[in-house]
Amino acid sequence: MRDAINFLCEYAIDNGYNLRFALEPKPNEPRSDTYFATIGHMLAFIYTLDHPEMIGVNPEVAHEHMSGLNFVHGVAQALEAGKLFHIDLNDQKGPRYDQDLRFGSENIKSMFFLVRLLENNGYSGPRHFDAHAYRTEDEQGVWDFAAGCMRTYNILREKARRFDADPAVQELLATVNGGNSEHISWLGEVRNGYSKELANKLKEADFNPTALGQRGYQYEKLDQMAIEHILGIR
Ligand SMILES: [Mn+2]
Repeated sequence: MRDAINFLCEYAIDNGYNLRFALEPKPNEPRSDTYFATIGHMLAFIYTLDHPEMIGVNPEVAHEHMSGLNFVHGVAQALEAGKLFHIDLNDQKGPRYDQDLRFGSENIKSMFFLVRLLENNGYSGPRHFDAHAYRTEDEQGVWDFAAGCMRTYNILREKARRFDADPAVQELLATVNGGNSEHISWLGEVRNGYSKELANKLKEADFNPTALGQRGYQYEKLDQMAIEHILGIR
């Protein structure tokens, strides 16, 4: 696989083609195993290539669910790495085989957070629906299916916008991301890099597990707010 992709990249460069390639992970099917099962496997592989800058990922909702993984987290990691070149949107019920269902027709909460992630983090690549209508549809049914994929994406985009604009949500997020101001300032220092002084300061710090453990994080309340936005109550 590495030799083939290295060769392909050189071919594109040699011919002056301004191309990038997006690799699509999938854990199994048609046979029981594939080599690059998940977004994480692909990301690790990409950095072993001769031209990693030309290669990214094309994650698919159904494929990551077949591995039993959190698709939104995988896509976030690809985005953060600058490797989300393309995305295959569809839906999936459980881990059984690749279902390619209409986008947003099954995992509505997960798809809400997916759309919010894409829209809030500057994803500008294709929003591609790798999905298939039920085989029982006639031609009009297939067009209904295609419109449904796009309509649900747009609805979730609007829901995500309203969720982020909700003052109660913003207040909760500020609380969740708040906490001990001294600890938060240390996190900022850690982000700036290692130093012996900082390591010693952290070793000498007095963390009080009992007091820290008493803090409620209000994730239940926040999650319920997301559900209420999705259900159209807020
Ligand atoms: Mn696909």
